[in-house]
Amino acid sequence: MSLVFACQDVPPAPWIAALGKELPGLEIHVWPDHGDADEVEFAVIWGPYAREMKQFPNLKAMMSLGAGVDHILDQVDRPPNVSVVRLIDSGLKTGMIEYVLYNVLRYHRRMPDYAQQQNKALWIERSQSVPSERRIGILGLGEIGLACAEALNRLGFDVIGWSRSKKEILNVGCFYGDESLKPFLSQSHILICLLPLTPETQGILNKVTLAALPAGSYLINVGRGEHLMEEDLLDALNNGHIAGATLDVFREEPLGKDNPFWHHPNVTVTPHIAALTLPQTAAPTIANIIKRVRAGRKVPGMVDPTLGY
Ligand code: NDP
Ligand code: OXD
Repeated sequence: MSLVFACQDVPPAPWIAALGKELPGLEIHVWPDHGDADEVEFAVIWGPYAREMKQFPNLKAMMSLGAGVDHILDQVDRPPNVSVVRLIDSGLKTGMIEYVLYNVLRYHRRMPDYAQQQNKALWIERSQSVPSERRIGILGLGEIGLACAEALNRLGFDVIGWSRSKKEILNVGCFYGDESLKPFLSQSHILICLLPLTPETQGILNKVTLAALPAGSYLINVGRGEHLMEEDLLDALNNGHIAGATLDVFREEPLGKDNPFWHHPNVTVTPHIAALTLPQTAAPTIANIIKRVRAGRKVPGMVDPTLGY
């Protein structure tokens, strides 16, 4: 049995060490090396490599190095009938919680306003609200959306969330389905996108949905760049309907030097780092997936390609 590690811009050495510790005896090849093609049973993928995996006749699973699997599913000529698995990982969740809490608190406590005041040496005290008066809307109540909702709840925020299927979650106002999107948005003072990228969610942050948010609201996009219609957000920022946006993911990554988001006074740009996948936590997760696939057991994070996540 062997594993191919095909991950763009990811230094492989720490992964080989961490996976080797979890699964001694596992042969690991770093793409484009793959050793004996008949021996390859598993692939860890980040980037446009799924179609290359067709050459492995005994491949059992393509595991994403991240929570998103859009980079695997968008390769329509990937090997058919090979399972696709997304990463459900404690390290990823912790990173996302940190990023989301940090940025919600920044907006809640009006830190971007104070930063702009400091640039002009202005000493002005602004109004402050309590967290329970601030409603946070989370698009996507999956592994990460739910973890963020719980963390925000613990800080006392009023949290609502939107998902595809119906949910009941303690202290979280749950909305589901297309019909409820507008009522959900109309109450979200800070909107966080934690959806997977699928044909249904592509472009979901657009002129119409942004206009449905309350005036003066904020957006945090940590899903995927293709969720956002960039021009529509710029219009909403420039006409003041959206007070600020924190964007970690973009249609074009790395973000082009001439993209207006870089220099917009009300936009914070980060280079897709909301949560990095760390070998310390993710190697045991990947090892667990491999053991379960080999034992024919239920695998956490198994993707339904018809749903796209
Ligand atoms: P999950 O698959 O666990 O959750 C997805 C959630 O989105 C579910 O609640 C699901 O609804 C909901 N959803 C999917 N499609 C729709 C739809 N059409 N309408 C309404 N709701 C929908 O994913 P994770 O929480 O693990 O990850 C979410 C995404 O976060 C990833 O796909 C990735 O794009 C992004 N991400 C970004 C990172 C970064 O560094 N920027 C790091 C990690 C993740 P239901 O519960 O009903 O199925
Ligand atoms: C992920 C990501 O999907 O880092 O995990 O974007």
